[in-house]
Amino acid sequence: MLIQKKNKIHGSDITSEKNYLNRRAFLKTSALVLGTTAINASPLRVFEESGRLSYQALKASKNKKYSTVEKKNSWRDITGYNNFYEFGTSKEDPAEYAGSLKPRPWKVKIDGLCNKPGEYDVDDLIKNNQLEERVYRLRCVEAWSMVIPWVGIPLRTIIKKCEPTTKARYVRFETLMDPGQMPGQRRGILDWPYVEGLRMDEALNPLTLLSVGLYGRVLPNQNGAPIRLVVPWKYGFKSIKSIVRISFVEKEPLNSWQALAPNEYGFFANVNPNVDHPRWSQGHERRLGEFFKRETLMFNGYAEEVAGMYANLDLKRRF
Ligand SMILES: Nc1nc2c(c(=O)[nH]1)N[C@H]1C(S)=C(S)[C@@H](COP(=O)(O)O)O[C@H]1N2
Ligand SMILES: [Mo]
Repeated sequence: MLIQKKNKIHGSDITSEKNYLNRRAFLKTSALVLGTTAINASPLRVFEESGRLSYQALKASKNKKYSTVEKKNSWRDITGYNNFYEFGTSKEDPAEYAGSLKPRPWKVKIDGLCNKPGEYDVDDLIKNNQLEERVYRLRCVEAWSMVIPWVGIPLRTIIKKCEPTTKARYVRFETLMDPGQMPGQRRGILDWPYVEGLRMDEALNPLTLLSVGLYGRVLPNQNGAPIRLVVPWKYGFKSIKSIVRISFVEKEPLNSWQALAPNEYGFFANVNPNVDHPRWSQGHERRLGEFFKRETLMFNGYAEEVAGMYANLDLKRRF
């Protein structure tokens, strides 16, 4: 996001070579999963998609009310083009390096201003029989987007169980801090651990999801295993990955990207085509897999569900 790469060597040459190598590694993995007969019989595209079969399947009921019918991005796009700076800053790094993350066993601590704080195993916090599938648009602040079939539960379900007190006005989220598992944390850029926050009404909005899977499988590490936030009307950086702590707080949390560059990234980060990033326009976006740019929609197309929460907010000042 903030990093501007210097083109000392020709950038595209490196990328294409790296993609080629990743692809070789990927095909090898698929061969192990499917066995050789299937490999020989399948067209290339089919086993490029089949990497997902190595992940545990999840049962989830489709939530049509909150799902877009737009064309979903492929498993390969969604799990091969990521932002997860704990594993490096290029889009291919998370898929290549997130293998060092151990997503189970995994504890999530819930604390702060609530009557029922506690520490939960992720599989107790989100029981598999509650899961729903929601197909959401994801719009990164860098002006690319995807359509992703998430599996998860509304955050509000968890919040209600915790009984936040009337003093709790915000929810703060924290990613795991462990440079052994997350080698990117040995380097600078962001002040680790990654932190995000939502106002209480945003956290309680029915669209806000705690996700544990995608495409009917548990989350791959590079997508924020075992549990991550999904806030579809906000820029992607609000959707914090690999959460270990959820806190009910009185003051607006200072989120990592705002802490680094407050003139570029704010607290709200609502998708807004009328407020440009200081270094680029937010009016259009590139949907992965598409050639022509598309127009960015206010609140990423979720205005009907969320605009009311911001009636009294100056969206240019509080970006
Ligand atoms: N902990 C953590 N969470 C994170 C990030 C990160 O670097 N670290 N990147 C964010 C950004 S910028 C985006 S666009 C989304 C990307 O999610 P995806 O890789 O599953 O598409 O994750 C967000 N959550
Ligand atoms: Mo992003």
